[in-house]
Amino acid sequence: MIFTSASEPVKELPDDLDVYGCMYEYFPPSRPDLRNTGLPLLIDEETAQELTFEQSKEITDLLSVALSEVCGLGPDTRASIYATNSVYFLMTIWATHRIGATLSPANPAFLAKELTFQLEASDSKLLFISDDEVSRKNGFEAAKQANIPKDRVIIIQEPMTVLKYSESNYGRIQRKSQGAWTLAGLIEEGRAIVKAKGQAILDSTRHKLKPGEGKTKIAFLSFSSGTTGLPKGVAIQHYAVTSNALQTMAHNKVGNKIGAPGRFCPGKDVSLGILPQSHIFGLSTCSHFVFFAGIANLVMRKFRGIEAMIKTILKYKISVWWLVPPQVVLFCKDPSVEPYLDDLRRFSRFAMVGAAPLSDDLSRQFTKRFPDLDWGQGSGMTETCSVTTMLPVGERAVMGSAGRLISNTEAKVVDSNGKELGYDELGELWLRGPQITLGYTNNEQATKDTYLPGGWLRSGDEVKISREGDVFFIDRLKELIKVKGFQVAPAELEGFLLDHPDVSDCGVIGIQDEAAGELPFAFVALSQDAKKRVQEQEEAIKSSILKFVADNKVRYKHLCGVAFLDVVPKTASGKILRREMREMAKKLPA
Ligand code: 4UU
Repeated sequence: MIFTSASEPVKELPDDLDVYGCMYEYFPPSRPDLRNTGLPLLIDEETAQELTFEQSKEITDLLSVALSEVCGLGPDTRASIYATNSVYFLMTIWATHRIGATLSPANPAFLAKELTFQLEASDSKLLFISDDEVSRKNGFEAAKQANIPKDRVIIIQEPMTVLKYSESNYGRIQRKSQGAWTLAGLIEEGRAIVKAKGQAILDSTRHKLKPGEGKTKIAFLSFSSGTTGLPKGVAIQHYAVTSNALQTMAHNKVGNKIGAPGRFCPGKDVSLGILPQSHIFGLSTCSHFVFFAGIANLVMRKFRGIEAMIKTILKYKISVWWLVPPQVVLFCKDPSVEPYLDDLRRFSRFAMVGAAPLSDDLSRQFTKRFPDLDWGQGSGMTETCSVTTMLPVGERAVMGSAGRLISNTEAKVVDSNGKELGYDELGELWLRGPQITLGYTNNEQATKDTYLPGGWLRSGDEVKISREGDVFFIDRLKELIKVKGFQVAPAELEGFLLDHPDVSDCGVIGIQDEAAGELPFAFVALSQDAKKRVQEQEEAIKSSILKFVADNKVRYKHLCGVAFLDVVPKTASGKILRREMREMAKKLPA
């Protein structure tokens, strides 16, 4: 059977709308209008700067003029961003889209080699980086490897001068640094160009989509390993992003008046912007959806611990929380939370948790901590840009459920022979809706295996769906490991470990961990030489393998342990039998 959404569908999903247009130009009657209200759209935690709709649009427009006129970024070119959260990250997105270019977000904690892989795979011609020592070092190194010249690197330097926004500041800001542009410098270049050429240059740099173009033009290239193999660029078309924002509005019955009460209170609520803007969960919810719901986003640069986050929540009266399960663990178990509980209960109105499974035990504890909070799980994928299920308005979350299908979304549960199953039967989740993306770039086979005829997307998740429509995530059929909500592709670590001299073969699986959700663990078959040494040097060999990964991969990909075996269990066709390894892991000494 096909499961359909019980939420009111969105009637009009424009196919000539890009993400910039959706942000700044598209005002359907259902959208609370923040124009000319003086209300903040973006708030920067670190500087306490607030930007209204008009201020953020003006900066975005000037930046896009400079990207086009100074950096030669145009329709159909691609840029990457390797940066921690900031209000400028978001304006960089919209400036890129304004001129018809595509943006590929990379994890800001990546090491240089991981970034190089993404720059090359996305064919990026320009790179935005954060303004700190490590980002500069890795960013410049990766840009060099990927043949991006220094003056096509843009350092997201965001001095007060830009925000203060007066002509007399031109000339005082640093325009270039280490041969790269500063973002502030480019914005000022944009201002000078607009001053010289007037409205004409603003008009000519704006790439307006033709009817239907939203369905093919790529807004983002976000990386995901899908059901198997290495990370691949997911081609996310504008229509997927804009539709998903409108679908989420409909599912949440967003009211169209400033101050209207409801799940979200437009003009009044403040959203927590702690999720990484580079990951699809943060990119969709607090970086786009909230602006259509008429609420401001408080952008937090980094997660600096639960107490720091709570202080920010209280300082800015943040009422809408987007969280990953490890943060729920901290809310429930960290002793520093207790003294703030009463205040937190007073401010919080809504929370959504997603990106990885949340145990029933934690769900219960979280409800106990926040008994009046309207909260539940949501789920999504990079390939379904992004939300597919979410707790409906006016309902209490059903224990263990990831919510119900959002507006305009359909699902099937399918067994291993492709047979459609019914209520409460366990099988693979297939999804269909306007938010389904186009496929993996440069990988026809993976696209064919995942994006099926009829518009269905294979999720690789094992679920069941109840009569009431609640979707329960039971297990993962795909190879993916999720550490703190981030993707770790076993194939990436397996391929990498083969370069270690002591490893002749290996298999990587995820091991349950309360704080992180899962952690990668490697089973290794040793090389002939290592086999001879293993009796005396077991610990040394293990440490050397752990260090090999730690030195070359971002922290969340680090192995939590290594065990040796004679032969990695595989099918006749050579596919690694991960379930067998998971059983083996259960028997290992703690
Ligand atoms: C069990 O994690 C994401 C997107 C998460 C998201 C997005 C919008 C959550 C809520 C929302 O509103 O994307 P990826 O591509 O990194 O990982 C996708 C995979 C899924 O296939 C599933 O295995 O992450 C897992 N996942 C979940 N698992 C995502 N959400 C959940 C969940 N429970 N609630």
